[in-house]
Amino acid sequence: MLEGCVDWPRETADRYRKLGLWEGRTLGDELRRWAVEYRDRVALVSGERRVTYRELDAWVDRVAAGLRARGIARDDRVVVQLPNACEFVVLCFALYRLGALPVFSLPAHRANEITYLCRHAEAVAYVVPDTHHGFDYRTLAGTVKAEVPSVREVFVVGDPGPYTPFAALSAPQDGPADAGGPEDGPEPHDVAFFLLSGGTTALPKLIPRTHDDYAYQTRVSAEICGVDETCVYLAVLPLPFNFTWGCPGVLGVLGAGGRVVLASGTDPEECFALIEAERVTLTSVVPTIAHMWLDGREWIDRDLSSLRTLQIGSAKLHPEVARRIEPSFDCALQQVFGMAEGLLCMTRSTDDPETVVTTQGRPISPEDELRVVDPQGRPVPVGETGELLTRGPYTLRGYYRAPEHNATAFDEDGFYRTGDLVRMTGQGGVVVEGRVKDVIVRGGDKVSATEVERHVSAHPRVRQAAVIPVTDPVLGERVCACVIPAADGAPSLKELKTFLSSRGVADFKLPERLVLLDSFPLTGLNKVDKKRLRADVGESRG
Ligand code: J2J
Repeated sequence: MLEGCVDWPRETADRYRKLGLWEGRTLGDELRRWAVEYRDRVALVSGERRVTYRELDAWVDRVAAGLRARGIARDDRVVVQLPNACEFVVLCFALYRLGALPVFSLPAHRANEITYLCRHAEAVAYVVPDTHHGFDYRTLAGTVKAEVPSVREVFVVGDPGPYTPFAALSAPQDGPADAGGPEDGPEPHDVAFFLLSGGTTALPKLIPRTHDDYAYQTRVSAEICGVDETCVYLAVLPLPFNFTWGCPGVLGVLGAGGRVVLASGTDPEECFALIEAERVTLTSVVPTIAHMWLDGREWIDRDLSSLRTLQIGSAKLHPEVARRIEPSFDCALQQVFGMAEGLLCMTRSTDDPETVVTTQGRPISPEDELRVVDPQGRPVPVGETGELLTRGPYTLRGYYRAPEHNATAFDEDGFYRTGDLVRMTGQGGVVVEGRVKDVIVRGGDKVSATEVERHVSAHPRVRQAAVIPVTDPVLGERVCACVIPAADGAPSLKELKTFLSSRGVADFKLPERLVLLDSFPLTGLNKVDKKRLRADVGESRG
């Protein structure tokens, strides 16, 4: 396995193979099979563009050859920061075929995140759009290239500026135009790509996902969702989100011969129009979008009768909201509790309505192992709340190049400590009750409190900072910075935001509330007592 990654123990891997969970095919080969089977069916729709399976397969081969001609080779890391467009899908499959490794970043990431990712992964290339939502990614690429010498190439979808146009990759290449024979391609057990952790640490962690494990996750989740060639999936959330890419998402739907429609945003007017026009049957959103869509249902007159299932996950869906979904959309609700690290839980179409509304589902694989433990690591009885630990056939055994963090993020049996507080129901369902990890879930976005604290503390007029979530009716939670100011006075919220932006911090991480304090409550171990801080700040709001 790739240097810096942690493999499953050999006997465990053998068992997953023997059970037929890991089928021994790479994601690049999978697309080849789908193209043979589904041929002229439409695979991808984006705006006016419609791409069949055969066209997609051929486009991927051309781009793989183009990347290869520019020296992108097996095990090379490539940071991908593209919006929802066909190029995202094509590029990822081209890299999968070469055995080069996409590192998924979000369009909202800025210099702070991208330079870190490129440096940590020693990326050789970075792929961006020209502009998106008014932001020029070529300028960001300039910063990244200046700061991270390993980044040799920048590919741009659209107007390339000083960089290489993505379109040039699919032009006929000089020399042999093969995309790499099976002899030098990746193995099914190899790492295929990296997902970003929702992270608790000051810097995001990279999650290696193998061809075998990801193919398994997408296949099983597609089966559970009843995905077949009549499925039309609307990709509303960003493609680099595990939920959208593989739960069953893009990969699961392509694997079944369905059609994937790419939305450019989450706005109900655009999405409802697409659902009507493309006869969308399945889509996945976070609770905040579900709220927006429930409201939109009142005034947007579109025919959504094709919709069979609405998947909701990534943050807690409260039962009161959950109960409104089926009557309002006349389709099934599916709750999804997942994590980029692996474990995926889903409610099933055969579950009784109360289970669908009140639980976050159950694991998708019989080989998923779940433990719910107290703070001392002892198992708690069914029905009681504790921290969820898990391991299984598609759950990582270690973050990339993070031995120190891995030593505490996993227990001695290889179980991943999710940081989520859950309760198991008698039927094996999981109910998410809270979390022990220091993360703020804003909409579906995960913000590491430690990371934001690091930046806020760097402000010259901040003596000490503690970042906490505050409850919000729209987003569930928002980022709140609690600050003990320096002697010469505190920054305003606006100044703080400007300061963080100037450090290249992504917008969704910026504090939306500032609370000034003389001191922080401390725990017995002299750490900031965030529980009390949250309670105090919550009260001070009135
Ligand atoms: C409460 N908290 C949830 C839920 C995730 C599918 C769906 C979501 C993600 C995802 C994903 C939750 N109720 N239904 O990767 O494949 C919180 C938990 C979890 C963290 C993981 C997928 N669903 N969460 O959200 O890696 O705290 O993945 O540990 O971004 O989101 O975040 P992330």
